[in-house]
Amino acid sequence: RKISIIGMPMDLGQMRRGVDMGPSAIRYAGVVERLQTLFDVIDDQGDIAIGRPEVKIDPESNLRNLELVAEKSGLLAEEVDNIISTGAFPLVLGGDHSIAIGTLAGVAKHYKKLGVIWYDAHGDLNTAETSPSGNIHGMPLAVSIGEGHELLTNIGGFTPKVLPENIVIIGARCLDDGEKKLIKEHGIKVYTMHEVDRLGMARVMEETIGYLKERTDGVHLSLDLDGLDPTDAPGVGTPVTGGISYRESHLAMEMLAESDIITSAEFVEVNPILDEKNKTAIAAVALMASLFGDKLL
Ligand code: DIR
Ligand code: MN
Ligand code: MN
Ligand code: MN
Repeated sequence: RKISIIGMPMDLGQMRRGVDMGPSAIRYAGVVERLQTLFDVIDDQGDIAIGRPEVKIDPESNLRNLELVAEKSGLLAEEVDNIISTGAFPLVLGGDHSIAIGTLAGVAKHYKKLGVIWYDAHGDLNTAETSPSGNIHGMPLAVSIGEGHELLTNIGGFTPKVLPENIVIIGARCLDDGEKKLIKEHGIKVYTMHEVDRLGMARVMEETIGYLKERTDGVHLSLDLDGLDPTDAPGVGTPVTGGISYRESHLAMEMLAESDIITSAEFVEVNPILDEKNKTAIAAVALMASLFGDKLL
């Protein structure tokens, strides 16, 4: 078993600086050391070069850093594509959630029926028309189903990357009106916090795994640390109270490990500037260990 780690230190998809340091924070929390025991080969490929570009709002679409996000996403897509071609599991460290546009563009080349688990307080289903902020980190899931600016949807040269019916959102508790509309229109499966509370995480994951297993040939896990409750993951740009607990998240990752359905993953929105002693990056690493099969006994 081989894993390749790639950092995407990009903060251009939203307004709070510091999330570009997410990959460093996660490495500082010991990701390589922790995962080393779980894989035969681990290869940290370092970071995609983002540089220090100037923030620019596209006057026509009102999207913040549209061209830059598109350009850098293309670079990530190529890297992820290459990693999968070498037979390794691609693990991407964010960066704000706009990086998922590139990750999914790379991953989707390899699966005809790609599934996606979107673990997040938000739906990330906005388009330029529905976005309250112009921030692209609120749009990557919409982009991946082919909704949004074509500079973003066409990365990798094809669209959509994933079908709406192959998506499961877990942990949602903050959805904009346009996102709710898109969810209903496309029948996207969502376990909001109501379902997590009501059914319990074990049942949510059983259903999610059962659902995706029979209809997909690969599943990407896109885990936004703000899916967790801010008490467990305070280092995020848009915390929303009432989230998934640290324990529930471990259970979710452990069940995914047992199911063996996950074929790529990314952990995003870790912002060490807003964190408490790197708690959020440490949580991310612990969850990765569970996702990759770490067990106490
Ligand atoms: C909000 C916030 N829905 C937006 N989205 C966030 O700006 O589109 N996504 N924070 O992770
Ligand atoms: Mn997100
Ligand atoms: Mn979020
Ligand atoms: Mn549509």
